[in-house]
Amino acid sequence: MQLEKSIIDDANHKQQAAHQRRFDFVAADIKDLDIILKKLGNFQIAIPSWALGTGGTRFGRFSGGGEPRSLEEKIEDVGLIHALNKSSNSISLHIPWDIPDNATSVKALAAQLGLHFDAVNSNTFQDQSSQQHSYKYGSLHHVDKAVRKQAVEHNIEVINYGIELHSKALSLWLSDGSNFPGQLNMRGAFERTLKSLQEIYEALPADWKLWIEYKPYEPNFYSTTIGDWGQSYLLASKLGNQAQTLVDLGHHLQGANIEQIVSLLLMEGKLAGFHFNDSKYGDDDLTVGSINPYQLFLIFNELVEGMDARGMNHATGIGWMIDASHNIKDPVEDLLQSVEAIKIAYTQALLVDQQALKQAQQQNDVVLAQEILQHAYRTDVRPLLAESRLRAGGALQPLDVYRQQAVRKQLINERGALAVSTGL
Ligand code: AOS
Ligand code: ZN
Ligand code: ZN
Ligand code: ZN
Repeated sequence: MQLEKSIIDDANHKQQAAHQRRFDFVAADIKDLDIILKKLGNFQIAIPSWALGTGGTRFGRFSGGGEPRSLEEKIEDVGLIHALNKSSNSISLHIPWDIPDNATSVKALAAQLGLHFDAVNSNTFQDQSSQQHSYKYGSLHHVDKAVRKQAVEHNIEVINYGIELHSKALSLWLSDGSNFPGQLNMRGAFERTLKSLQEIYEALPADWKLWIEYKPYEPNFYSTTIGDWGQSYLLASKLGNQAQTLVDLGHHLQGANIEQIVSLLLMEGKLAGFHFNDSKYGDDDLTVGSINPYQLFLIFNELVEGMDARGMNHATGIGWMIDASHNIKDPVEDLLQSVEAIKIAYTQALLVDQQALKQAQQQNDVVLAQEILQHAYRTDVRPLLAESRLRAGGALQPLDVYRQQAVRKQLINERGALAVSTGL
């Protein structure tokens, strides 16, 4: 299904007066209003194909129905999200969950919905029935050369799918690790991973990037071969300019100062981008901004400051993507919430008076520095986001429209109450 533009316009019309009141109130205090609105309009966050269905835990999966049954339907769902929020103009595919049988028609469908293809993701954390060797003891780090070769070839195959779709990055997350002390020679595992990555790196087109994700634990519970940003950074440095470190917010031990990691990776030109989500305990993959929106703001504060210092374009300088899972929410609603939370944090970071902050830092005025940050953080920027959506032809209140139109019910009618999507 697709949402008619007239439905969105009608809904906006009903909310116009209230919106204008709220917008005027916050806009009055903002210096570079038009520049900020323009930046907001340009800022797009990719939707992962696997987030369009309910996620599973190892204990159970509770689908709400009407989930996309094919790659085409996944693209349609992202089209719905984008029609509402005008902030999600790309989809990130996971191979083999999303093999495009016909790249031409898939591209045409995406283009018709105003979408393109973000990074392609490989999968060596599951065994597929068609494969010869098992990844039970790892993939790129495996002690057996034949397994490593199979995993390298899979990644190259994923690059080739991506080339067809005009993706520009291979995003790689390895579950390789060990469950028990003694299971693995850590140095050997790291060296074999580097060698395998070098073979993949060689297959990258010149205008592509290799994004290397890290994660401290899960599914392995003693060691992960790319366990933290330092290990990912080391690999990316050894590989070359096209390799960078991808930060998934949930992939840190509790209390980690993620904004500091982000700031240094950016400084070194090694920040690939993000998998946004939120968490309280581990890789919880909760809705972005649902647990710790202040941390998200602090990350964006480092991003805005660091990207400006390097003369980077906020919208295109690095990869912005959600990586979330939904056990009890409607995935589309969750994604709308996540995109909104990301853009709220971004907008608040744009409001930080960087000059005043630098001055306060220079003078060791700790109180003033905190005031400057929190003044921006405590500004209700939602009317600015709504205004930028309105100008782009989206909905003032995406979630309201989604609910009023009973979109999920329509999807269930179309696809069935038992339709479940591929993913974890
Ligand atoms: C896993 O924890 C990672 O976050 C990956 O990004 C993974 O590939 C993705 O969640 C799809 O399963
Ligand atoms: Zn991730
Ligand atoms: Zn994860
Ligand atoms: Zn995660």
